[in-house]
Amino acid sequence: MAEKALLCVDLQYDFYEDGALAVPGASKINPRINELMDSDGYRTIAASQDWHPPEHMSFAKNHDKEPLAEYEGDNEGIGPVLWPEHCQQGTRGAAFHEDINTRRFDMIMRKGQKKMIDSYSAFQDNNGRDLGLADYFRGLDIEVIDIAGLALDVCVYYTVCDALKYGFDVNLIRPAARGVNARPGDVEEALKDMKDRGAEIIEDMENV
Ligand code: VGL
Ligand code: ZN
Repeated sequence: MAEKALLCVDLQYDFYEDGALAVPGASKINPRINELMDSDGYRTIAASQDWHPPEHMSFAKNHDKEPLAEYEGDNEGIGPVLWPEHCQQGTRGAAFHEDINTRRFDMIMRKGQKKMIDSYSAFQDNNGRDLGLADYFRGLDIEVIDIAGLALDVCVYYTVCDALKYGFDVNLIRPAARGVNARPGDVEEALKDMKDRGAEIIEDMENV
């Protein structure tokens, strides 16, 4: 049997309903995430954690702009849009949601710490620099990665695309993921693109 991993993306307060970058219906995924973690099908469970310094250049405020404004500079590591201040290191907004059974996390990948470079994917920063997660999985002979979390049309999407690029088989666990949908249709577009790239979209928890 191929070794399997679970990767939980950015289950942090700022992405939940009352957070700075709220994802509608986010808390509905918590029981699904815990259910996945309670299964004994995973060799390892990894989690990513968005972890920005206050001066991070993904924040609209640091450009004197409004959240969701387009980034107009030429730094490939930032954009295409600017975000509200979120997931600042050590704040409650950056903490994992208390309903998530974080005791099951074997490893936590913190990302987005460098002021000038954002990191939507848990595998690479937005300049394409490897963060070490693929080698972590390879070291454990992982071939299949189940991916879930927030936000489906941002960090989950980029994480799925990179997992495929690194050669893993990828299942996106749809009932355990939610999107921002900043522009209507973003979630549908992300799902279609992940599927076109070769990810399997698992619609039903019974088929995980
Ligand atoms: C995310 C926008 C900015 C995410 C992180 O976790 O989806 N989105 N930083
Ligand atoms: Zn962020």
